[in-house]
Amino acid sequence: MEKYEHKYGAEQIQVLDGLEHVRKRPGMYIGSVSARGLHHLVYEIVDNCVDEALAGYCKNINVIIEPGNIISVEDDGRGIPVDIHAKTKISAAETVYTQLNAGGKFGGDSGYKVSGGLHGVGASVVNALSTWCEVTIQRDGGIYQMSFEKGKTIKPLTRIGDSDKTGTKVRFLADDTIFETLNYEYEILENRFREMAFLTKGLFISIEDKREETPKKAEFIFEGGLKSFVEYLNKSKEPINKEPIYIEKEQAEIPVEIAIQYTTSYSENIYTFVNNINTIEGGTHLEGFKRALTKVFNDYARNHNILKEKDSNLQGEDIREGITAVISVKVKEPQFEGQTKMKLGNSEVAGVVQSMVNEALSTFLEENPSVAKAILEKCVSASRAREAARKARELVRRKSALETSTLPRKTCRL
Ligand code: 28F
Repeated sequence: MEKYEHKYGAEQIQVLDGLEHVRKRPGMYIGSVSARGLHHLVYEIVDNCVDEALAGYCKNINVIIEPGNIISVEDDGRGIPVDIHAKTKISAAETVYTQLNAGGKFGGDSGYKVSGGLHGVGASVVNALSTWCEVTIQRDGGIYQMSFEKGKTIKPLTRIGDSDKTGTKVRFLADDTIFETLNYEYEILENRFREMAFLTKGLFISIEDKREETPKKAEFIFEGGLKSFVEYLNKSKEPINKEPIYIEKEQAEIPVEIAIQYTTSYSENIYTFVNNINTIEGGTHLEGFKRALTKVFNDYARNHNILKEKDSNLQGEDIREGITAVISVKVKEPQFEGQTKMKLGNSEVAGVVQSMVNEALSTFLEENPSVAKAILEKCVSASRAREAARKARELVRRKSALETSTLPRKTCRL
């Protein structure tokens, strides 16, 4: 008993408890232990690079799937701090990899962590769920390295050489006693990193699969951000506004980025993100966007006599026909709701998005009357089509109601 207390102080016991719990209940931290959860490990590590990019220090991220399903992620940021905490005698880097929620705690106080969200648990969870994990840091003129097995420190942070560069590199092998499969799907990672590159303009991300004889590779960097994203989504469609309508603004400490491009198609494609997470169920950011869109186009149509006094307002769905839009907001304390916890609940976001879209979109329409005319002609035709479909449906219903009412008569006669 006494020996035990000497070996482990209260803090270390806390550490072990935390990571043990991650291994016992992995689903609580990464959603599942299926292929989906496995891919999530990679996102957690890359999220840390993206945070460093959002802080303004990292320009390049390189991801490699090595033979044996080992993942390697490297960034050229400042490197995780290597200084040793006077009291715990543990380096900041080791703390990040062994303390559950270390990232979250730092984020709460300093606003450091911005990306990630659904689980947002970070490096320590990846470490706990890996057979082994090795971290190499270049910083303060040195190369430092530490390694772990199943979350436990095997080699504490050690200086192994000199370097005038900075950055962080992580290699890990996910634990096959925890995950159903260790087989990463290259396309899933490629698609996610393309999306991440669209969401962080100017950030270079490469992905390489070295498991096969002929390696696969992709490189992404988009100077246009979400503007490039909607152009990519519309690449096989015919645009109405060649240059996407673009909004990049911050209000009430909520950064918002939006791009909109109408096409001649009839579909509605609106993608929404909160802290780089795809909110597939929408939420307050989408509500604010839709409200502004409906109001601005109706106001414009009234003011320019496209809608006459007797005409009723265009409906939201008419105005969204043919739209492709991407909405990305950054929220400090996001509340996720809904069936899949993929719906933004923060009410303050609706007003922020609404007022920004109101202003930017009405200005755009006034400055681009020919585009405004083309979009509104489409809205009006969508509205007429909707009315015609409703009338046709009613006619069919009335007819079948009549036929139904004659049925009893026939039955009686039989
Ligand atoms: C391949 C994975 O994890 N990159 C990271 C940094 C940089 C800092 C940091 C990370 C803040 C206070 C701990 C550096 N200098 N790539 C990565 N790059 N974490 S993770 O700090 C994290 C906490 O101590 C960093 C100054 N501030 C922050």
